[in-house]
Formats: sequence, C-alpha cells, structure tokens
Amino acid sequence: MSASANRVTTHQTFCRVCHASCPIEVDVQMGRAVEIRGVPEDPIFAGYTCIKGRQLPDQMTHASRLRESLRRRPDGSFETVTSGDALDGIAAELRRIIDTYGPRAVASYTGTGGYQNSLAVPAARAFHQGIGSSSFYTSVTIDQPAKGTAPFRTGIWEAGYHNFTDADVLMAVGYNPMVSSFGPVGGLQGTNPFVVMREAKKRGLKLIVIDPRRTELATQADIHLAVKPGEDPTLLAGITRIILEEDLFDHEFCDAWVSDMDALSESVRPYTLDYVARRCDVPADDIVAAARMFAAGRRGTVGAGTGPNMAPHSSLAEHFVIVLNTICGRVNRAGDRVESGYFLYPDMPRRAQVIAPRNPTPGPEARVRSLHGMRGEMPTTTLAEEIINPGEGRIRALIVSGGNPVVAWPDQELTISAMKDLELLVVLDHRMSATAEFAHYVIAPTLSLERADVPHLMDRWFREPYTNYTEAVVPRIGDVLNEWEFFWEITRRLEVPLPFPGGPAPTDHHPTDDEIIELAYAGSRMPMNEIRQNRMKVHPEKALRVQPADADCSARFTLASDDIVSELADILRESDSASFLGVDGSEYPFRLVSRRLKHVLNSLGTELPGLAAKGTTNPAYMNPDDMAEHGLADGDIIEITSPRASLHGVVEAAPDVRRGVISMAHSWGGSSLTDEKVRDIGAPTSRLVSVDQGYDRVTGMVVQSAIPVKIRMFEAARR
Ligand SMILES: Nc1nc2c(c(=O)[nH]1)N[C@H]1C(S)=C(S)[C@@H](COP(=O)(O)OP(=O)(O)OC[C@H]3O[C@@H](n4cnc5c(=O)[nH]c(N)nc54)[C@H](O)[C@@H]3O)O[C@H]1N2
Ligand SMILES: Nc1nc2c(c(=O)[nH]1)N[C@H]1C(S)=C(S)[C@@H](COP(=O)(O)OP(=O)(O)OC[C@H]3O[C@@H](n4cnc5c(=O)[nH]c(N)nc54)[C@H](O)[C@@H]3O)O[C@H]1N2
Ligand code: SF4
Ligand SMILES: [Mo]
Repeated sequence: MSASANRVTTHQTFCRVCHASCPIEVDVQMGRAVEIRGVPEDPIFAGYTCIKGRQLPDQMTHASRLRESLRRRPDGSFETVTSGDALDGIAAELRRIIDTYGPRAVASYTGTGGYQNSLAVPAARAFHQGIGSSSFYTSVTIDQPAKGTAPFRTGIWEAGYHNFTDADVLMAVGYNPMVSSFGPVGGLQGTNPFVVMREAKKRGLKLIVIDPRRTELATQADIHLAVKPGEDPTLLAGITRIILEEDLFDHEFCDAWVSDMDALSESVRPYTLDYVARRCDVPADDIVAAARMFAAGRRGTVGAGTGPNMAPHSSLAEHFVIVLNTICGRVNRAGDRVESGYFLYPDMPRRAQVIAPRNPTPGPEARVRSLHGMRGEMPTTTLAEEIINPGEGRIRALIVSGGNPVVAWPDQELTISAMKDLELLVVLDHRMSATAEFAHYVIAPTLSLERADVPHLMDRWFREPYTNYTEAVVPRIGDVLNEWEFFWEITRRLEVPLPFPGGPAPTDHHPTDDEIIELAYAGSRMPMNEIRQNRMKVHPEKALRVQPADADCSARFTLASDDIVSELADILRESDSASFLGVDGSEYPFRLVSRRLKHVLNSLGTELPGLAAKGTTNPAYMNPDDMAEHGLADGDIIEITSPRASLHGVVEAAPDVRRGVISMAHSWGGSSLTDEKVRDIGAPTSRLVSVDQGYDRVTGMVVQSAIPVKIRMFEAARR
C-alpha cells in the first residue's frame, strides 16, 4: 500500500443524522471516515455537535449496516440480491399492481430517515406524480400536522411572526430544543442551543415554558407551568382571556387585521382563571404572571412542539398559538428582517398583510373517517386501514423510505396486520429495522457522507440567512442506492417520467446527485451554483425584508370561526383530557407523555455501541412520589395499559416529571407485541395509541401524548 493511499484527508460537510445540519469536519483515510469534529469557526453553530453525530464514522461501517439489498424467499428468509435484480423484481410487481388495481394502490411513506436527505421527499413526490398515485404519505402527519393546517383556518401573516434572535419574551409549549434540536418558527432552533439560550437570557430574554416535565429548557425558565398533559388548549385559552380582559393586547394591530375580536372574547369567556387553574392543575397566580409576562414583551412569540401537537385537541392548541401571537401583534412589519434565508425555495412576496383563510385540507378524501389530504400528502393515521380495508382504491404496495412504521405508526398491532397484508412491501433502510422484517425487499441506501445534500429543512429555520452545501465526502460502501436513485430506477423500468419542479429527471444518462438537486430545488432564491460556493456562510445583505401591505388588501384574520367555537365548547363538556378518547379518566389515573432522548433519533441509535452505552431501553420515567405510592423502585418492570393495549416499561425515577405522568420516548422495541426483551430493546408507546378513538377532525392526528394509562407491577428488578 502506498503512503498516499494511507493519507488522511479532511473534508467539510454537515451532519444529517437529524434535521439540525450541524457542520462537521471529517477525516477520511482509505475511503473511510475515521474521525469527525464540529467546526468552531462556523458562524452560527460555533463547533456544536451532539453524541449522535459523533458516531457517524461508526454508522458508516458498523456490522449492522446493510451493504446489499435483500429479497424475501418463499420460505420467509432473506437472500442478498444485486440492486439491479431487486429493482427489476420490484418494478414488475408494481406494474402488476397498477394494472390490476390502479395507481392509487401504490403508496409510499417517507419517514424521519428520509427527511434527512434533501432528495428523498422530492423524489417520492415525483414518483407519485409519475405513476399518477395520490397515495403519498410522510411522518409529518403523525408529527405536528396542525402546524400546516391551523394557519389556513385563521389566515396567514405573509411576513411571518417575530424572530427568536431579537425576542424579549418566548413562550415554549411542549418542546425541548436542548434535547431535540427542534423549535417552532420563532422558537429556539437546534443550532448550538445551550449557548444561544444562555446569551439570550443575558440580553434579557424572558422565558415561559409550559411542559409537564421540568425539561432542560424549563430549568432556564422565568416561569414554568407544569401543566397537566393534554390541557394546553384550556391553558392557552385561559391566557388569551386574561390578555383580553386586562387589555394587554395590541389594539392597533387587531383593529386593522382581525375580523372577529368580539367573537374571540366570547369564545374564551368560560375559560375563567379558576376553571383553567383547576383543570390544568397550575397555580392561578402563575398563569396570570405568564400571561402578563408574555404580553409585556415587545417582541417574541409563543410556539408549540410535539407535546401539544400529539395531545387531544391538537389543532386547537396550534390555533391558540396563532391567536396569542396575533392579538399581541408579534408579526414582522414592513422593513423588518426575516431571520431565515429561505434560499432553497423560490422567492415569495413577504408583505405585512394577511392571506385570507381557506380550506386547510383540500386533498383527496381518505377511505376512513372522512379525512382529507393536506399539503399534498395523505394522513398517515389512515394508512394501515387504507391497506387492510377492502374496496376500490385499497393500497396494495408500500414503499417505506427511511421510516419505521412498526414502532412509529399509531396502533402497533394494526400496523403489523397492515404490513402482513401488503402484496408488496419495500423498505429502504440501512438497518434491519422492525419494519424491514416484514418486507419483500429491503433496499440498502447510501448514508449521509456518501451523498451530496443541502440543509433543506433548516433553510427555513436557521437563525440567520445561512447557506451550506456538501458533496459526497466518502465513496459508497457496497451496492447501495441514494433514495432518489431508487425512484429513478423504478420509473425508468415502468417507462414513466420522474418529474421534479425543474423538469423530469434525465433518462439518457445516470444523473448525479447534483443534477437532481438542481431539478428538485429549481428556481431557488439563491441559484444552486452560488449555494454550492457558499458553505457555512451567513449573508446579512441577502436577508429578506418585509414589504408594506398592498393598498387594496382586504383579507383579515378569523380567530373564532364556528368550528373553533364549537370545539372550545366540547372541551368544557369533557371532564378531562381522557374524555377526548371516550374513556373515563378515573380508570386511567396516569397520562403517558412523549419525549426525546439525546442519544437516539426515534428508533435509530442503539445498534451503535457508542449510543447503546447510554441505555438500551426507553425508561418509563416517573415522579418518585408516584413510585413510592405504587411500591416501585428503579429497574422494576411495570405494565402500562391504555384503552387500546398494554406495554412494558422499565421504571426510572425522575423528579423532573410531574405527578400523575409517565414520560417515555417512542419508536423503541421490535415487532413483538409482548416485550420480552424490554430491558434490551425497549417497547413502542405507539402500541397504546388508537387511530379511531380520539382523533383530530381536521388533521386526523391521534393521541400520541397525554395517553390515558393505568399501571401495575409486572416484574421487580433483581435487588
Ligand atoms: N406514541 C408516539 N408515536 C410517535 C411519536 C411520539 O412521540 N409518540 N412521534 C412521531 C414522530 S414525531 C415521528 S417523526 C414518527 C417517526 O416515524 P418514522 O420516521 O417512521 O420512524 P423512525 O424510527 O425515525 O424511522 C427512521 C428510519 O430511517 C432509517 N434511516 C436513517 N438514516 C437513513 C438514511 O440515510 N436513509 C434511509 N433510507 N434510511 C435511514 C433508520 O434506520 C430508521 O429505521 O413517529 C411518530 N410516532
Ligand atoms: N435527540 C433527539 N432529537 C430529536 C428526536 C429524537 O428522537 N432524539 N426526534 C426528532 C423528531 S422526529 C421530532 S418531531 C422533534 C420533536 O421535538 P420536540 O417537540 O422538542 O420534542 P420533545 O423533546 O419530545 O419535546 C416535547 C415536550 O413536550 C412535553 N409534553 C408532552 N405532552 C405534553 C402535553 O400534553 N402538553 C405540553 N405542554 N407538553 C407536553 C414533553 O414533556 C417534552 O418535554 O425532535 C427531533 N429531534
Ligand atoms: S444535533 Fe443533529 S445534526 Fe447536529 S450533530 Fe446531533 S444529530 Fe447531527
Ligand atoms: Mo418527528
């Protein structure tokens, strides 16, 4: 071996384990990533990385990584196949299914793994366009779908709400960027969150956190409201009432832009301080203090995360986020600077005016619960039934791109039945996931360092107008395909186009990642060749500026439409959040809430020793007083029962969790419904979730947090 082959070269790229896109430097030796570091000179990340990103070299070469595709044999076992043979077999099956049942029978689901690749969602969308199937699904509709629908119901402020950077108050409802790197627009995003929050506090930011857990974010809060899970709509309606009653809202803005202030006041009138404090189990004085603190800020927003978006009445929770930001006038005005660059998308007007309310779910009708598609996709909460329920339009083939339905979709038992019922299940995953076990084909994908990419999610969330780009920094290991290549190869075989915004993918040659990026992000505000030359760069001179309203703009916000008013009345009739599922809350004294863990990304992580060292189960975190009352100690296994099903959890004491709550991460465990290996692989909280008992009428979102549960000792830890 020559000395030059052994040479270490260093490449700048960015991490794509999660959406945060932290810049990293990778040392490469003999075609392998051998070490990674943060980039201290990056203008917004300043060297930040997390434990997951630091495992990238191991992830690329670990024994668990699939380097070849797999095909199921008639006896149920898997054999390795070349990607070419797998693609031929899959295309033939898809042709048969389309010819027999029509294109709607072919569905795809892009999950969190796919979302970290800037081409996976555009390629899946293009595939559906190419074959003429509306059955396009992603994890967004089991995440926070109301974020996409609530604004259409009220009307949208075209210039957006205030930025985090110059906020003097922030109200964070059920999100925890210190662990998740996630924050809603206007909230703290995952770019170096600890330092950014410390500096914001230093410049005087007031922080209000609403969370049943005293989270890493809540420890920094000026006011922490440890709300009962599932009661955010009540709490936010109560805060709205105080702000209206004490006359703390922005009259000038509301007079100009809100059509129904009286109806709004009327709709929250029953949400009195006493009622709200009792129902949410939060001290009345703290609620008043939070309302006043928020209203007193000049700049800054309320935002909600997965907590309220997965709890009962999720659309209403997002609705009140908009209400509070609107009545307090926390909108960007003419001349204001928009903090993110939106460089990867076509330039859009940003006027200081309202876009009129419209139907939030204009898509095709699902075959269950009268739900409809939204933002170009269908609701994933219906997909298992779309597969199982007979009749015209039934889904027969499913392509899972970087997702893990068996542990992530609501109702695990139903999901497994659906996986078994499919005539064709293709899973693109670099691991033998719980879902891949059921596949007819498992396609081995490229991993991040083997792909070119742009930070397509963070582009709208970065705290600065910042751009980055990466080419592939290591050669591919094995016979692997980028997600877009899978769809390209399939459409070529089906002889249909793969149409991107910039035109169909070429078929006269094998395109490069960069060619497809050009097509998928065609018409971007910053041309792609310029983005490629602007890595880790802030462009203050290119920040978006808000323009004045059109003189003839007559659109106004509607903050208390009839359906909102009637849902607010429903809550008053429900005795507590369990009523939303049609069950008696007293039978289920605990609420199981979702959370994220630093060392995993949903189901991804513990196959790598560096992450497994931090824990191999998703503990059932409980308040020590609840544990004492139930005679429980750390390491005991409890049975947790919801109205739908039971699962096992390994108890761990957590004083930061309020009483009556079990805080447990999702997407753990395997395909067993009985959790024999709970200490080694955890158990999926999705098993406890029903798809049809308690669902949001607009989005179809189900109750994945604040799940009513009861517990009993199952097996004491060996002591
Ligand atoms: N009860 C309950 N249910 C929930 C939630 C909850 O909080 N509680 N959370 C919901 C939310 S927010 C989400 S987003 C969903 C998550 O739902 P999913 O996205 O379906 O689940 P993940 O476990 O994230 O699956 C991602 C898969 O992508 C694979 N992967 C990683 N990198 C790559 C890659 O580069 N290419 C490919 N092809 N694959 C890759 C991983 O190995 C993993 O198997 O679950 C939802 N379900
Ligand atoms: N390390 C790591 N990072 C991740 C992920 C991961 O698995 N690990 N997953 C990624 C994904 S898919 C997503 S969608 C984002 C999510 O990002 P976040 O929304 O920030 O998710 P969490 O950190 O779970 O924060 C949710 C918070 O809501 C609280 N909560 C639960 N129920 C309720 C409720 O009824 N009301 C209120 N007010 N609060 C409630 C929980 O206690 C928790 O602190 O994170 C992403 N980032
Ligand atoms: S926060 Fe996300 S992008 Fe950043 S290093 Fe961790 S996993 Fe990678
Ligand atoms: Mo998510």
